[in-house]
Amino acid sequence: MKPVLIALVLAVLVVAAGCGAAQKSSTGPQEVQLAVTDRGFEPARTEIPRGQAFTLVVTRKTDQTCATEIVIPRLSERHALPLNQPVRIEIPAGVVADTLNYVCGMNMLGGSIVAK
Ligand SMILES: [Cu+2]
Repeated sequence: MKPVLIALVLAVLVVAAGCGAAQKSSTGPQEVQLAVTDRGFEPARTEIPRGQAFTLVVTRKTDQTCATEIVIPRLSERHALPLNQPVRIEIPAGVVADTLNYVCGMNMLGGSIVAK
């Protein structure tokens, strides 16, 4: 009888630990990584879960395009993009109802974030 009881207790402990781990991994703030390369913003289209706040992390990796700034028209935000320095832009929950577009400072290159 006793070994069975110990096995049961161990099984409960393992399940509880598993649940805790799953909860932890689902609660981090989400980051959306964008790079500016010779081809423009990459990726040009990113999907995020609808209604979730996230941080846009933009890193310009080339001097060969005009995209030295990123503009988010809906938020009236404009951020300089220093070469090889990640720029973090907080996007509050609910801002991306469907699609959030961003463009370079001259409105030539751009991309979008789509809520799913
Ligand atoms: Cu441009």
